[in-house]
Amino acid sequence: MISFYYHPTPNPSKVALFLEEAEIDYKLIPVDTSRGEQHTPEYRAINPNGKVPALTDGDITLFDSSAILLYLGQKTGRFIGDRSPAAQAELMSWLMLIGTGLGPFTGQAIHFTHYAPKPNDYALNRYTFEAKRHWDLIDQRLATRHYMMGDHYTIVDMSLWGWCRGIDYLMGEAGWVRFPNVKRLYDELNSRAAVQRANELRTRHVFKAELDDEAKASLFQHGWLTA
Ligand SMILES: N[C@@H](CCC(=O)N[C@@H](CS)C(=O)NCC(=O)O)C(=O)O
Repeated sequence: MISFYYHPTPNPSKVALFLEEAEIDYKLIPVDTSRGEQHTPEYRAINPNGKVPALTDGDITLFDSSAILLYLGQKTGRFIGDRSPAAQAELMSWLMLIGTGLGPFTGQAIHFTHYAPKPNDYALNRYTFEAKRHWDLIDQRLATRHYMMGDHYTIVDMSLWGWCRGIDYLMGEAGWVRFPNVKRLYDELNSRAAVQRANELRTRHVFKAELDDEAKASLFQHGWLTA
């Protein structure tokens, strides 16, 4: 039985979407990161990085959303597209670009826009520029392909979907105007039943919503309280 360590934020949401698309039986284990549950010794034994998502499958333990998506794709043989070495190289390249570029830059741009103490113009400009540059790349790719891998709906689209809400949070309507091809795919994916089930997971547990001192200390461990 799979145990899925979850919080309703972008990286766990990608994995939620795979599990729902593949209709895999799994146990949802909430990790309330605003209450510091990612830092307990029990959770660190599963994910030494102290972030969500993580997943156990029998005696197998995984962390990092891209690793989990690849594992689930290989285990089930689903949502990994064409199996040729060339197609798999392409899939892994875009999966990693989203996991190591688009996601972190978007996350940092949101951090410096909404949470970091001001003034922070240099950091804000750098991360916002890099986030938009990555979204531009994705938008250009989707201008000539239905899905990120062409005709196949894959884990790359799931990974992208997890971060699409970041466009809203960072740029609002202007973001959707700037990235129309991403918007087209996001709207299409949002109409899928599995997406609706993945979104519904957030209602199964009362996650802390306030960004109070406990949440800031849990999420921004680099000294928010003493900055
Ligand atoms: N590279 C990791 C990043 C995981 C990550 O940053 N997760 C965020 C939620 S989207 C998190 O755990 N935040 C809580 C914290 O940083 O303490 C992945 O792709 O899974």
